[in-house]
Parts: sequence; C-alpha cells; structure tokens
Amino acid sequence: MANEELKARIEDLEKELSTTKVNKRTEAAVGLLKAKIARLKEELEQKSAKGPKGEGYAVKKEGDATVGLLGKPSVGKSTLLSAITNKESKIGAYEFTTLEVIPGLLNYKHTNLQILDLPGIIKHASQNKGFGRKVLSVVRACDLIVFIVDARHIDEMDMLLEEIRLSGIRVNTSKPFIQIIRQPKGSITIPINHSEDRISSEFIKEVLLDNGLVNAEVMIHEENLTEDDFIDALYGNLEYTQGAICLNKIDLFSEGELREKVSVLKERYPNFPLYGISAEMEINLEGFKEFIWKNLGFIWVYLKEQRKEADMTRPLVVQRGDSVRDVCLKIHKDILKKFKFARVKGSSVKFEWQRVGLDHLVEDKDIVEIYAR
Ligand SMILES: Nc1nc2c(ncn2[C@@H]2O[C@H](COP(=O)(O)OP(=O)(O)OP(=O)(O)O)[C@@H](O)[C@H]2O)c(=O)[nH]1
Ligand SMILES: [Mg+2]
Repeated sequence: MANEELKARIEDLEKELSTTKVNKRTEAAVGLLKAKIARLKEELEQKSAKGPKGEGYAVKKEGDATVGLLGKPSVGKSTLLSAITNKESKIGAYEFTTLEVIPGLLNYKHTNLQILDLPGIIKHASQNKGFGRKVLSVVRACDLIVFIVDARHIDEMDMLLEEIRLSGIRVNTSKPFIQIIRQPKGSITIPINHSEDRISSEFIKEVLLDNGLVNAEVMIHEENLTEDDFIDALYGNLEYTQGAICLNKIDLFSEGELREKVSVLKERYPNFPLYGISAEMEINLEGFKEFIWKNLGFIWVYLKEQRKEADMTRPLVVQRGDSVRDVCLKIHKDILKKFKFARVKGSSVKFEWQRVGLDHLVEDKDIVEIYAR
C-alpha cells in the first residue's frame, strides 16, 4: 500500500474503533481492530523512516546517567535546570521559551548526572504538534524521565503520560516476556501458561493470522498479560524506562492544599515516585537531587583492603541490582581473573563479613572486601 492509502486505512479503522462501544460482545473485535491499526502504523513508520533523516536534536550523552525534564510549557523546567546544574537556561513568563534541548551537569554524591531541559510539550506532541516528536525522541534515550507538573495544573500529568505512551515509551513497567517461535508446520499453538481472562488464545491466533503467521508456537511467560500488552510486544519498537513526578511551584499553595494535591497524584499514579519543590524559591532542591539519584538506582558501596579500615570517604558508585562482579569491574577488570571471594558487611548479607561470590548482589552502604590471588 502507498503511504496515503495506509494513512486513509488507519484513519478509517481508528474511526471504527472510536465508534465501537466496548462490551463483552464486541471486546474481541475491538482488540483485533487495535492490532490491525498497530500493524498498519508500523508499516507506515517503516516506509516513512526511509525518507529524509535529520529530525531530532543532537544531544551528546554525558556523565553517568541522563535525566530528562519533561512537561508542558512554563511549568518551570528551565528554572529548575538553572537552579540545580552548572548551566543557565533562559527562563520566560511566556510559553515555549526553550526551543532547544539544554543539557546541564549536576555533580551529586560522586556521580555526574546529565540533566536535559527540554522544550515544553503539548497535547498531540506524539503526532509532532509543537515539534513534539523531536522532544520525544530525546526522551527515549533518557535513563529517567522527570515529569514536571505545575502545582496549579496537576491534571496535565494525564496528557504527558498519554503522549509518552503514544510515542512508544513505557514508564515504570517491565517488558512482557513473550516468545513467538515460527514453526515449519502445525498451526498456531499456545501452551496455557497465562490467565485466559485478559487475553484469549482466539485473540492471539487471529492477530498472528492477520500478520500472515500460520504456524507458530507462542510462549507467554506473563501471568496478567492483556491484549494491549500483546500488541505492544508484537509491534512496538518500545522503550522501557523509569519515570518520576516532580510537583513544582509548591510556593503558591498552603500545606493543606498541597497535601490534597499529593494525595490525588499518589492515587492516580501509584507507581510513580513523587517529590514537591519550588524551583524559583529554591525549596526542597537538595532533597530533589537525592530523589533523582535514588530513582536512577544508584547506590554506594565502600571498599576495604585486607587488614585495613574501610575507606568511608571515597564510596564506589554502582547501581541497584549490581553484583560483586560489577564492583570488581568498576575497580579494575583484571581483578576478576584473580578473584577468590569477597567478604561483605551491610544490609545485603545475613551476618557481618559474610563470605560471598561474584554473583552476590550488593546493597547501599555495603562494605566490600575482595580476596584475590
Ligand atoms: N511561583 C513559581 N513560579 C515559578 C517556579 N518555577 C518557575 N516559575 C515561573 O514560571 C515561568 C516559566 O518558567 P520556565 O522555567 O521558563 O518554564 P519552562 O518549563 O522552561 O517553559 P518552556 O521553556 O516554555 O517550556 C517563569 O515565569 C518562572 O519564573 C516556582 O517554583 N514557583
Ligand atoms: Mg524552558
């Protein structure tokens, strides 16, 4: 199909989707419609991607991690960047003050964090309104997205999340684990290893047939997989990343009013960590730095040499989920070859100076002593 034809087809299907009432009887049809739309959109993307390149901002990654400040215009992103990094970004009382991505560096707890002040995004940014696609393409590469919300307009968070979702970014969820293995023959088989309540085998079969897959084995390693998850996993060129909410301009409200707003946000977005600041009045900024650092998953471990006291002045920065192996690699790659075992004191072990191997996962403030040949 030509691009125009594809677009028209997608539009038709989207219209059909929007006019179909969802109920038990139409559920399956709605799911299939979504799947069809996703497939055609992917086809369109691939065709369009062959066109001229050069969209997007050139931002060089720097430091140990990259954090994007994302929000509507005028929520205070540039004020925040200027307050916590080495960079001044222009601040304006009017919307769309920032038109480029402005990177700043924040050195915090022995880590260099690259903070990106992004141009404001608006509804339909994912369809490139206000050059939104350029902004969202930078967001894809961030290790943490901080959604900046003006305390006067907390409802904007819905729009931000929706645009992020539409641009193929998934926040604070893990990638569903699905395997589709093509088979030479034998039709589509789906071993029952998931709940049939949310997605039926019929649905999976129809979606695969729509893709021209006649023989395949589908393995679902996910308890609560939904139809949407399945479509995502099949088509999405999706990026999975971390997100947190920063409530700015808290100086404009009383404590009671803020408590109210915080509880609304917590209820609507239960898996998003939340922190309140005033970028302009410089309230809670130290706490905010700690907040980003923690949400990037950084932890500190201290190293100890044999028969010496641990060096508590120079922590080694690693990440949650890192093992003794990662600690060794951070010190020097040759250590691995000579590694015998390690002793650890801290919250990751059951007793002090427990002997552990390379696979042992370290935790914040652990002291690690490495024994090598
Ligand atoms: N009261 C109050 N005003 C703030 C705060 N932070 C920023 N502002 C004001 O909000 C306005 C917009 O600030 P900017 O930092 O330029 O906002 P932005 O998000 O970078 O906006 P764009 O670049 O247009 O996307 C300015 O008038 C700031 O002075 C705050 O914590 N409290
Ligand atoms: Mg700005």
